[in-house]
Amino acid sequence: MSTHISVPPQLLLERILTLEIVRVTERAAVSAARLRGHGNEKAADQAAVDAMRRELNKLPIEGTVVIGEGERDEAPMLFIGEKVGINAGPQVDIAVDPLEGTTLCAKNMPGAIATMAMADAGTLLHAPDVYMQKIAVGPGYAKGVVELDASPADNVRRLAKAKGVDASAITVLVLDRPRHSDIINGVRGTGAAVRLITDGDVAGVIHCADPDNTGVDMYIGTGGAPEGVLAAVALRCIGGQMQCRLILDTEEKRERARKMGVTDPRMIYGIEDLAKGDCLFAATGVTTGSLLSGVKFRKDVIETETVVMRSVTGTVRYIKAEHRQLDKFHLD
Ligand code: VTB
Repeated sequence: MSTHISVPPQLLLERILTLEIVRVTERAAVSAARLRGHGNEKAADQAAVDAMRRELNKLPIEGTVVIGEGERDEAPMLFIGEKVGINAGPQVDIAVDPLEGTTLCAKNMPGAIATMAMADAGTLLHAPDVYMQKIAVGPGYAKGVVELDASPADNVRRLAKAKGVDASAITVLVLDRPRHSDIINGVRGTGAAVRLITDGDVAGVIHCADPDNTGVDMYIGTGGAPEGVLAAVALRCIGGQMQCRLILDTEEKRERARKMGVTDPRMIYGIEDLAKGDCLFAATGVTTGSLLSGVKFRKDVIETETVVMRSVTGTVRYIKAEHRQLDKFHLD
């Protein structure tokens, strides 16, 4: 009798791919980090895109990019619909943000990351690169504890009640944009605190999953739709709730979304609508932030730190890597 434990082939492959996607975000982060502080957002983004594409094309997958970047910023994107991988292996959806926080990288400010997600084909929301309204909280609350269409003040009070604390003990993370002034005033009006970030709402949403360590209970605001889907994959892995709505305020945007299968332009998406199936998420720090250390260039070694998560098991790994001889192997 065989003593082998049988693992379904798909699960086995996913286990292998967990490490493979770490390579992808590591290379993108190293390439972007070489351009930290050069004041050139496009060049840093291009470097991350090129490295990510090169690494994605080594993976044993039949991948399709369903969430790309750049349509909105005209950045050098890995475009939606692009095929990646060696064209053999499982069919997967790929979501990428090769350099999340291009401005943070260009200015050498904290919190730039290289990030991607992978999921069974057809299970990630296929969304155009438009804006998205988002609200997110961490795990441990009843479903619907906060809601996208409730006022920011109501959401703070509801969350405080569920947590068993006063509203003044709640901190809400918000992107620092003029469009968020009502949210900021509404939150502050309850006595709760606002933490402002200049960019990087993928990491922002992830902060909600661990309030004890990050000090962040909730994320509210409007950011990129691609970043929303990536954040949803991460929350699927670590736990938490998220509600989102695409901002399709012109006929042209509604048409673009329709072509991607969005039939109801006002639909509120829950986390399971954004990422339905098994999924993997990885992010490598480009500049040091509160989630991850940035790339460190030492004399003969390049150091990276990556977080990689898998929804099927909920495992979260932090991988610190030392890279040697990158030039010899043309690895970045
Ligand atoms: C967010 C944030 C990004 O864009 O999605 C934000 O996560 C929202 O858009 O890092 P605007 O900057 O246009 O307001 C970024 O800041 C940059 O893509």
